[in-house]
Amino acid sequence: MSTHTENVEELIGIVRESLKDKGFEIYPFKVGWYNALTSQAHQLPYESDSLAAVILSTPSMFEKAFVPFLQSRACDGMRDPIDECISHTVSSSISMCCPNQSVDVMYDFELLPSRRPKFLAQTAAHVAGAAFYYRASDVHNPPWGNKKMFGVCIHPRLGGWFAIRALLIFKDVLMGEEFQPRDPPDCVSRQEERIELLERFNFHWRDWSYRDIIPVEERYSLQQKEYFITPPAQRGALLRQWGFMTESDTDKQS
Ligand code: B12
Repeated sequence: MSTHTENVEELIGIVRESLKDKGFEIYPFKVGWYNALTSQAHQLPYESDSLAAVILSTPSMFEKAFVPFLQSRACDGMRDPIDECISHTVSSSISMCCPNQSVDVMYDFELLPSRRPKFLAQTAAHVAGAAFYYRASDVHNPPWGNKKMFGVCIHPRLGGWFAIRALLIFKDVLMGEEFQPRDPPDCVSRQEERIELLERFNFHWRDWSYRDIIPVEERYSLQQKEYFITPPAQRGALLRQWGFMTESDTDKQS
């Protein structure tokens, strides 16, 4: 089945509206745009024209989705609470908005049996036009010799204050030629700034300064920062201290 761009805008628009209230953004793209950049080992096993969409969490996800999720006591305490909240929110939104579509959903934390991630979140965010993926190869004459430098995506309004959470594949929606890629805004265009960005992300990521490489509209709240600064094994105790979970909920976490 081939779907026209207007219908896709409509389809993505419905999901976008439902996720917006929870602090998420969604950006559509074509599987072929992603597969054209990635190596064989990272290809998405779908038709090139299939519609895909990447979902980002913005700073308000914590207050709009995570806190209500904990309060609703839907959290089973078996998995990472953020991962659980995100899969709960995304899957409910998809089943509510696209009941007649066959949609595969993959999360950033999921691995294939080969131990590779199910999808490369940063490449997806770049090809969808959501956030430019700055890699070492975007710097002329990089000063780091042979050192492996991890790349980082920067969002035009949120800088580094977001995460790339999920990928949707609408298996039956095949896009025509009229659906064209949109370049992500190149908001760190100067070479010295790109060097600074990659150094902050690789050598000082714990101070979070890479997130402020450009002026931003929103940042994580103090409570959200405290949560993410806390090592994962101690987050259950923190949630209990905040009154969100009981002893028995957190005992279930490893
Ligand atoms: C494994 C992993 C790690 C590993 C290894 C990192 C790495 N990049 O390999 C470790 C544990 C070190 C790590 C650390 C961190 N990580 Co990490 N990590 C991941 C994870 C799960 C997979 C990344 C991966 O395996 N990449 C594999 C390599 C091969 O991919 P690649 O280098 O991008 O290569 C591909 C591209 O270059 C592409 N390509 C080729 N040509 C071209 C051309 C263009 C134009 C484009 C766009 C692409 C492209 O093809 C290549 C593959 O064939 C992702 C989530 C996900 N599912 O993607 C998060 C992720 C990359 N991590 C993230 C973060 C924030 C961090 C940390 C700050 C910790 C944290 N969570 O707060 C630290 C910072 C790094 C550091 N200084 O240590 C964020 C980055 C967000 C952003 N703004 O970019 C991600 C996306 C998670 C998320 N949910 O948002 N991480």
